[in-house]
Amino acid sequence: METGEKALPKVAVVVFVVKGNSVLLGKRRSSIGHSTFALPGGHLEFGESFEGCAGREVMEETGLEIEKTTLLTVTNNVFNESPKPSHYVTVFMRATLVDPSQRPENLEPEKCEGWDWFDWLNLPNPLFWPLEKMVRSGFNPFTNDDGNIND
Ligand code: 8DG
Ligand code: MG
Repeated sequence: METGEKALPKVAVVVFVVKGNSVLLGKRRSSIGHSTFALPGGHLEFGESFEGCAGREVMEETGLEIEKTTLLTVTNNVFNESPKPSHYVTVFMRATLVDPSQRPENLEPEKCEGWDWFDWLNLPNPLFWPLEKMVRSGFNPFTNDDGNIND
């Protein structure tokens, strides 16, 4: 950061890719949340829609093609644990697979140990803390929506 430049919040879009009762999670290798299980996702690019960002990030990180992408919720979190504090407004989306038989690939192995499906009632530990906070508050990606996922 340039001297005198003010740190600003960033916008991230992350995705609950759902299949049956499961969600896709990967163990992070990034400094924020290292070794914790998190959703695929990343930074919103200039001019991008939330849906567009969700599809691009899931494709870049897992190779999976998603559809029926809907907005679930937004969080506002400050990450003090990283080398440099950061602040994210994170947009949580939900999507399904175009082809439910498609398997996730670990396309950014420097950022993630690998992707796998986890039953919502049997999530792995430790979860990335923003996700852990949501789960503890009772948030459920299968029901927090307009109810049309099985259309
Ligand atoms: P990019 O440069 O490829 O666009 O980004 P990235 O390297 O893939 O970013 P990221 O760290 O995976 O995601 C951006 C931020 O989103 C992350 O630092 C904090 C916030 N975030 C949450 N919850 C989650 C989550 O469950 N998964 C991911 N990936 N990010 C999350 O608040
Ligand atoms: Mg990411």
